[in-house]
Amino acid sequence: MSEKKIVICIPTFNEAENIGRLIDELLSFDFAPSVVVVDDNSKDNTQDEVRNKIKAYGGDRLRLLTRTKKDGRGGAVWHGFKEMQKLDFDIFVEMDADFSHDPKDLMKGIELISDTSALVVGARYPHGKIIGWPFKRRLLSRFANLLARILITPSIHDYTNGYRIYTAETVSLINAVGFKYKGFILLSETIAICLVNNRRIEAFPITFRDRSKGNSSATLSEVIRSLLAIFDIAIGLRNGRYVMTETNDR
Ligand SMILES: Nc1nc2c(ncn2[C@@H]2O[C@H](COP(=O)(O)OP(=O)(O)OP(=O)(O)O)[C@@H](O)[C@H]2O)c(=O)[nH]1
Ligand SMILES: [Mg+2]
Repeated sequence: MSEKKIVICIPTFNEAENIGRLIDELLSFDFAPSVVVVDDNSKDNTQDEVRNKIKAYGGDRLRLLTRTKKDGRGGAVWHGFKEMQKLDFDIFVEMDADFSHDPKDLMKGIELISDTSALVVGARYPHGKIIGWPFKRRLLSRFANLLARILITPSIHDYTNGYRIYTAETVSLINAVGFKYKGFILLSETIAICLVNNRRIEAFPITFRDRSKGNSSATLSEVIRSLLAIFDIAIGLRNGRYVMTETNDR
């Protein structure tokens, strides 16, 4: 596995208190990943933190991509993936900057990805854990996943966690098919793309910890829009929107 080239994409918006420490942890792993941070014009020192780390680790191991305004977690990740496709990585990882996703779980996920799996999801359901979330947050997450399981497929239990490992082929597929959403709900849309195109999705349980530093970027209006988007994704799934065609494959 270690000979595979791995890139970890971290979307950031105001994560100055977390990003430096996360980069240090990720870049100390034996499997020598590269990291790309996609920052949406954070008003804190996120970008300076990353630039300082680039001086320490070098521009091959750590990159910073910036966008001019906050434009959604999902779009930020896929902007990073699209840029990194140019560099021949074999495995693409996405994770949050706020330590909700424990870097130590990463090796497990990377071991699980094989020639027959397209996507490995670090999952909080059914066997993982969530620590520190208030009841309302748990309920919303449970509800969104229940809705997705009813409307999309019950075989996936966690549609909304952004701790994931993709093969390069899966990243190409998703980019070729294209997607409609750019917020958190893009996580559910990319699952739909994999399902429709018969790519195998595997999951492993993780413990998700609520952030201890920094502020949430998730807004109530985004939560509501995301719930509505699940219906739209389910419609798209049934009417062929996510099927890979020869027209896509150019
Ligand atoms: N580039 C970019 N990153 C974002 C955007 N929204 C969220 N993020 C990042 O995406 C990751 C997940 O966002 P969070 O704010 O932690 O969302 P959450 O986990 O639902 O909420 P909390 O952990 O409670 O704050 C974090 O690394 C954020 O910094 C965005 O619009 N653009
Ligand atoms: Mg978070």
